[in-house]
Amino acid sequence: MSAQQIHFGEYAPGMGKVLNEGQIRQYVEQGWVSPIDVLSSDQAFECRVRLEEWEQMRGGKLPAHERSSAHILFPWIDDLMRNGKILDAVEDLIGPNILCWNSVFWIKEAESESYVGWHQDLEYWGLSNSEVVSIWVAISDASEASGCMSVIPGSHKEIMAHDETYESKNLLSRGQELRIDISRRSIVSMPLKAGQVSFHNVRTAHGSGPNTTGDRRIGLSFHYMPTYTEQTLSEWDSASLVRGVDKYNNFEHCPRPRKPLDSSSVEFHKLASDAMREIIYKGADSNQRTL
Ligand SMILES: O=C(O)CCC(=O)C(=O)O
Repeated sequence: MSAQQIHFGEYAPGMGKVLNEGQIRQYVEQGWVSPIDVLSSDQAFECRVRLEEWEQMRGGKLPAHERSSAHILFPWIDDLMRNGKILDAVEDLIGPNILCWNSVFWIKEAESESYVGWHQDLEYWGLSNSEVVSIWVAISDASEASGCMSVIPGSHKEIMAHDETYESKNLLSRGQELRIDISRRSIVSMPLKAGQVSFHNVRTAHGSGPNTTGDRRIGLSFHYMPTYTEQTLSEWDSASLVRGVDKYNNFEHCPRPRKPLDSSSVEFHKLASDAMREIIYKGADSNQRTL
């Protein structure tokens, strides 16, 4: 296991636009900040209604490939990805030129045993630096009982080995689990009210337990990175330019959807999500796909 210090590339954080100095220091030293108020509960509920209408269109459940990169398909998700307060906070952490690599819906049904194994995000994404910021927007309340995320503070300074279990209740693409004794680590849970957002560094170890409540636990994650990031596992990849300028052009910029599921968006989404699956499943033992 080798140690790696998080570094901030071209950007040196100080007092932020949204995050105060203490929150930025916590992110740098501990690898997470939560909760940040972003949407009102009414706005979060509106997102839930739109998601559930879309699920109804698909017979009650989204197909796996649509849970990922849906900002390419729906203007409301593209708008949420570009929410000014979220981007101000991301800018506080990685500077003003920002791409969003991906978005993922994380849905645990009421009383479900689904969980997310302990993992570090960057392991399978091929992104060239550890400045990537993952944010998780609570579309419904995420409490300890409904399986909110927990993190291991400071773990972003380590690169940890993962086992690939392909355990069916583990929502991760390969059923990843960190090869560490969790009981020996200190853990912090990040409960969120609907509309609140958590931020964690792409190397911060995190996971979540089952949903023991009578309501669905619905979250939507976005993964933001500085424009100088490169994709190391594939010749071609895409990302959305959400703030500033991109003088590197390492990723093809995703077009913004003009209306839900319009044909050119669906076409680009297929290109983008096929490429992402190639990256995420590179070298995988099994073809069991959750995305
Ligand atoms: O939804 C969860 O519990 C985990 C989500 C996650 O792993 C992530 O957003 O990186």
